[in-house]
Amino acid sequence: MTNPTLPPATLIALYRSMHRMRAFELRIQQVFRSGVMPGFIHLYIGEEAVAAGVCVHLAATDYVTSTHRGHGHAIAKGLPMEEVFAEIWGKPAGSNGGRGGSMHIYDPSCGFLGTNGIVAAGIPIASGAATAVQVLGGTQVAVSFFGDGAVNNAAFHEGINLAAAWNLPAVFVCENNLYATEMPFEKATRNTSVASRGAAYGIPGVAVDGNDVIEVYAAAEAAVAHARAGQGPTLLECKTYRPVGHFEGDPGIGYRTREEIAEWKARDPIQLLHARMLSGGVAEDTLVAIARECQLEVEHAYESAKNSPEADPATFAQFVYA
Ligand SMILES: Cc1ncc(C[n+]2csc(CCOP(=O)(O)OP(=O)(O)O)c2C)c(N)n1
Ligand SMILES: [Mg+2]
Repeated sequence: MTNPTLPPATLIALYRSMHRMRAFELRIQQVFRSGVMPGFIHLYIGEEAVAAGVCVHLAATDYVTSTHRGHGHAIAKGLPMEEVFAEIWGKPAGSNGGRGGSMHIYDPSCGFLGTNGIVAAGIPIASGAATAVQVLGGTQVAVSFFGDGAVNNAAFHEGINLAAAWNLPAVFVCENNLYATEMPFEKATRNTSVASRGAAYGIPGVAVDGNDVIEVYAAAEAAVAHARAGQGPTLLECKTYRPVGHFEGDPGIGYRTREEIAEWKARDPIQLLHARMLSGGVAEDTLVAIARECQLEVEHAYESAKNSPEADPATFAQFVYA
């Protein structure tokens, strides 16, 4: 059954958003494996419902801080796909002239305050952006995405405590995929409920199935509205899973079982929404067409990044302070 509270156009927007991220990551994975792309990448495959369900509520003027696993956040926040592709490829056509790569994708014109290689570092950045909004009397919100690996880091406490104490317009979104690299979350903490930590800061803490985009959508809608209304931050825990390796090249096995991975793959967020939309009466052709359009968009981004020039070695020292 199609969730009666979500109109078909919204379901289609969410479906398209997840497909854009998935098609992008699969293409990046392929290009990276071919050896032509420099750097180091962490793929967002399997976690797309989180970025889709949250970012659909945000305008370009709202802020997002991201993680090392941030290609999906950048795309869902509205960065041009070809600029993200080129950035990861180290090409001057990238959002940061190719100087940043996968973990330094940044575009303030889209309110995107960066993917980030430092675990938990995006949390206080979001609190800082939310402080600016409050001081300037704006109506924007700042959203921080971070993993379960971030929640035992000091920056989590400092950033969320400050946002709560100052009643800042922020939403803290934990993508709890059960592992930080090879470390199971249950071994990293005695309290495995991230949402319950909201109480420690006097703010709402909400846990949702992070593979169910409709659940994420509803919880994020409430959290964003709460922040915009001047009622302060929310801690939103999205329970999800990383069916691929931690980074591209990690076989992703040894610290978890094949059965566990298979169980989560059977709950793939795109397939879940696909099945729901079909049973809600959406024609399969419509869904197939959306997937094809996303694939074409990614191919265009790939071609544009591939055909764009390499950096001129003479510019090597540009943007270097000393
Ligand atoms: C402050 C800091 N400590 C350690 C690392 C090394 N590191 C990179 S990713 C990662 C795991 C992050 O796990 P999580 O936050 O759960 O995100 P996930 O990879 O599961 O999406 C670690 C420990 C780092 N980048 N920054
Ligand atoms: Mg994790």
